Amino acid sequence: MAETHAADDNLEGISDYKGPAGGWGALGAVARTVREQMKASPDTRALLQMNQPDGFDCPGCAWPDPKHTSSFEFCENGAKAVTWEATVKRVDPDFFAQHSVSELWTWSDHRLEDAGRLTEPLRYDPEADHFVPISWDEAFARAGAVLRALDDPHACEFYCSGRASNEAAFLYQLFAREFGTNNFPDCSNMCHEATSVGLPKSIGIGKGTVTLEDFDHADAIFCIGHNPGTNHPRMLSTLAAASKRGVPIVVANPMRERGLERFKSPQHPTEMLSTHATPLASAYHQVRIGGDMAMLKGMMKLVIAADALDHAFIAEHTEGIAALKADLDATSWDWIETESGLTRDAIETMAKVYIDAERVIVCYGMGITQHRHGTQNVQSIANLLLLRGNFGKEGAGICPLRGHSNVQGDRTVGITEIPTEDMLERLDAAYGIASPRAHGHNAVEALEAMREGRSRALIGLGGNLAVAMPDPEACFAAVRGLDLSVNVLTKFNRTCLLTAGETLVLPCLGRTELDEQEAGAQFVTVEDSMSMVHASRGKLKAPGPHVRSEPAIVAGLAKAAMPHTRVDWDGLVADYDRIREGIEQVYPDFHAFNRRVREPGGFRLTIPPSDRIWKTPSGKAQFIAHPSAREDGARSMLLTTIRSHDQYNTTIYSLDDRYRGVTGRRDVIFANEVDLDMLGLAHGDIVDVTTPAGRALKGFTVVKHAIARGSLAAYYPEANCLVPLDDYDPVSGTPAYKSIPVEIVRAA
Ligand SMILES: Nc1nc2c(c(=O)[nH]1)N[C@H]1C(S)=C(S)[C@@H](COP(=O)(O)OP(=O)(O)OC[C@H]3O[C@@H](n4cnc5c(=O)[nH]c(N)nc54)[C@H](O)[C@@H]3O)O[C@H]1N2
Ligand SMILES: Nc1nc2c(c(=O)[nH]1)N[C@H]1C(S)=C(S)[C@@H](COP(=O)(O)OP(=O)(O)OC[C@H]3O[C@@H](n4cnc5c(=O)[nH]c(N)nc54)[C@H](O)[C@@H]3O)O[C@H]1N2
Ligand SMILES: [Mo]
Repeated sequence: MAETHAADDNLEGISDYKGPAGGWGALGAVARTVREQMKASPDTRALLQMNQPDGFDCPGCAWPDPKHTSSFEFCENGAKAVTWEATVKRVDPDFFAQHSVSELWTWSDHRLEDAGRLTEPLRYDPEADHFVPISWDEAFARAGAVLRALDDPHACEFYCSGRASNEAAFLYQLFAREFGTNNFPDCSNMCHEATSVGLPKSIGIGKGTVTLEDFDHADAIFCIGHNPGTNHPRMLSTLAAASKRGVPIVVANPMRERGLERFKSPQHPTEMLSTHATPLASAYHQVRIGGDMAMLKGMMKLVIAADALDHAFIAEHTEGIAALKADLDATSWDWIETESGLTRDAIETMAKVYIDAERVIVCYGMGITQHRHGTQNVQSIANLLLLRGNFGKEGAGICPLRGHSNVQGDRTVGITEIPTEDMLERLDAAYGIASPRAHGHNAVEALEAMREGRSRALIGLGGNLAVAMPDPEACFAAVRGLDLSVNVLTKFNRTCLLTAGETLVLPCLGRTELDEQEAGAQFVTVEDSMSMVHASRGKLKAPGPHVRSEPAIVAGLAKAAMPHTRVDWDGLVADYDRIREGIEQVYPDFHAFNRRVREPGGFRLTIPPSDRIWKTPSGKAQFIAHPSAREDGARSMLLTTIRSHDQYNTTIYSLDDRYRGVTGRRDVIFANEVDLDMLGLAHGDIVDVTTPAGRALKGFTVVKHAIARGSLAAYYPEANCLVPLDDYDPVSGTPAYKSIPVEIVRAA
């Protein structure tokens, strides 16, 4: 038996969280973040303008608002995102005079960003080892000089965070394409790329097909591999409403997540004052990490065995059912049970809910996409839905939970390394440029090119690329080897510390802030997870007089890089309506953009599957069979990486993870109690986690958690050192962040 006495000392900050999601804990957390970040700033009123018809779009997540006109729709984590941006703290020139880059390197990611908002353009002075303030003119001139000196435009990488507005992203892609490259590594490559490339093959479009209203009509909802209590908290109100209607909500997730179990709405006074919380999941299946495709195949086998197919739909609208059936016939229950970690009985109960429901929505997140077979997972969900015609009818469809608040919109307006000829022709016609036709780099390819010295420059429109990607050591070296690194940011982060030949940090306005240009106050637009495009108007004062908008910074860089540009950059920045006119010219779906986006709630882009129109080569939706391979041979433990409740991607708001009972630390590995016993480990032991290739995460504390057998979990980005850069879904390029084969042993 493992000893337990020594372990107790290591368990500080570890407890069992008994409350619901939301509730008083959420209100307390909002009060705390307001106090810490905003002091007594009058701008706490910002919180009241979030997601208002006339306010700004919450930078937290991409979950839509009820027609974007609700009276008070904000959540704890939205409040954290806003207060983090609207903080009164500043990193001004004095700050950088005090702290050298070598010193800042020793700071934690939390401390680096918590130091405050950037206020002036900075360049790294290697002699002094400090960042020093420079003028905008000098910043643009320095970036432009390196960019003009590149012998090949493909040697520059244009990274885009999903936080960027449609207007900023559209200008950014115009810049890159006039410059001569389609290199657009973007955060979607680490995120929902499996959706973007997988769904078009299945249903003809790489986006979700449901609207928020569909949730009012669904007969059953499946939530696979996402954690809405933390990452899409406003979704809990939608799920709670469905639960109150008696709609079954079936969850498949290796970890028990409180935000999928029960919810007390902080906006519901009577609920807050009672002991009652709304139960969410009607059934919770702790699928093994990476076992989703097996589970989905089990369900599909049962749907077919029960002859519960929508034969008319399949005949009229689909192709490929025979191959799918053949594959399912060849798939054994033994394989399904081993891979999924679920019993046949459990999968039968899931299939029963699915079959009994006339209208089904399947929601999914990173638990589905960030795997070696992420695209196959996504297509398997589409297969399941197609079997019963769950597309193009009210209350049914597929619902990928997008990450960043505008990651979907950035893609829509051209941030893609694989543009269509159609789009490039329209772009060229609109601006008189000659866009390159060769495909560019996605995130993994960009890092590879940088490592090998083929790429010499990196521009980051937001993001913390080197920390967000797998294998920090390789990524850090890759950025340090560049001639130029430009970071357009609201806050300083570790990627800025990876100094290259020339390193620039350019401070930009956030979503909450007033953006004044020549034609007056500007607004920007974003597209949510459900393809609704709407306006976002910042109201707060900029953090300093030298901070510029993202469109203005992109335009400044473009002019400096291309003295003979054909584009009237100043004209576009003077009035964002002109940028929107350009978007409309290149993307006809945005017709009458400037008028329609001014209507309350904005408008929805066309989603053909909603009308049972399939933009696939044959005009039919496709069943796509994937063979049931045994991926990991003799299966080792698999480790998944997750977000805590107090983090936004690589931004760490605090070291707490309330719903998982973790306070003040992040150095933990979540494990199943039975596995711990079998491995001779105890709750609280200090462990090392290693991969077959020799990667290691050392000295973490293992804690018992309600997680599936054979599964471990750790926080991202701490565990990114375990993921190799070349371990990704070969179809989408999405890193396999969520299924890392590991061994876990007590630390020596
Ligand atoms: N507050 C906050 N909001 C955010 C973000 C944030 O960091 N903080 N990030 C934004 C971004 S960019 C994104 S992409 C989204 C991410 O939103 P999510 O997709 O919810 O993100 P994750 O925390 O990565 O974890 C997903 C869930 O997948 C489960 N999981 C892990 N492996 C598997 C598996 O193999 N199968 C199944 N079925 N489940 C698995 C985990 O237990 C976890 O509950 O959120 C967005 N919203
Ligand atoms: N192991 C593991 N790794 C992962 C994941 C995982 O689940 N597991 N998830 C992946 C996913 S889904 C994603 S999307 C990536 C994202 O990872 P990140 O690159 O970290 O994402 P961001 O939130 O875009 O970037 C944070 C930075 O954006 C800057 N910022 C904030 N607001 C603004 C703004 O308005 N404008 C500008 N210009 N900058 C701003 C801040 O300075 C901040 O430092 O991480 C990926 N990495
Ligand atoms: Mo993401």
